[in-house]
Amino acid sequence: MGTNNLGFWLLAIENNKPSAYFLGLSFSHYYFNEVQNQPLIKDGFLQIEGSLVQIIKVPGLPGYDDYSAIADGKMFKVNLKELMKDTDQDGYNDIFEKCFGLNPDDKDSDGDGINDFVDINPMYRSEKNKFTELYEMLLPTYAGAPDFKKDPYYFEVFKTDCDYFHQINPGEYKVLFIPENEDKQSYYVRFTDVYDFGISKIRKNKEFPERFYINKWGSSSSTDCAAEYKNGKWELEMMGGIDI
Ligand SMILES: [Ca+2]
Ligand SMILES: [Ca+2]
Ligand SMILES: [Ca+2]
Repeated sequence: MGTNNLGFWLLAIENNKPSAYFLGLSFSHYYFNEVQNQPLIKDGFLQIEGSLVQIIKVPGLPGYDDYSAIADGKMFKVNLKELMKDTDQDGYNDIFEKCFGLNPDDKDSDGDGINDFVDINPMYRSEKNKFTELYEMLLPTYAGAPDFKKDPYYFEVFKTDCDYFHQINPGEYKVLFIPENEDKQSYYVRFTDVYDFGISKIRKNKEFPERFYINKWGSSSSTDCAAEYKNGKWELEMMGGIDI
């Protein structure tokens, strides 16, 4: 079993190749025991001991969520056939694709000729224009981080409805997007805290038609950026942030 920012995965080695199957069980609801007495796989089922939990937000300490158990000593069972089903054979199981808005019946969800498993932006076709360039400048960077691009299961998740932002060609890591409108979100992302950042659409100011505004927010901060396009380059100005 493995966990990353997206959720729980069953790790497997098949034909000497490591692979991972997304469980689709939210860590906002499930806690799995670190040590388990029963075998993990039995009679065609993955069986995991753990608890049903509720996350208690600690006021003023974003990221320091506490768990409160609703029901302890549970055994969760997942049908292995269902879990390992990868209809389009692109390397991501159907459960993963459904949870994150990819197409489980198409190897290449956005039709750009690059399969989902290796596409750094598998949800939308990347385009090159001055606004995608602007959004690429606003992406968080991680100095000294490992090469996330090589990890097909690591994604940075953004909550956004901005078409330009969807078209970015990210440099350092794979990206997924969550719609801002809850009705358009999958059940999984609606109930699981998987996104790290949100980025707004571009706003304009009638009095300064050359100036564009974007708001980006994280779990504990919100920053307004003003941008002007001059001589083929963006000039960015961070207009102060609020630390929550
Ligand atoms: Ca698939
Ligand atoms: Ca697919
Ligand atoms: Ca693609």
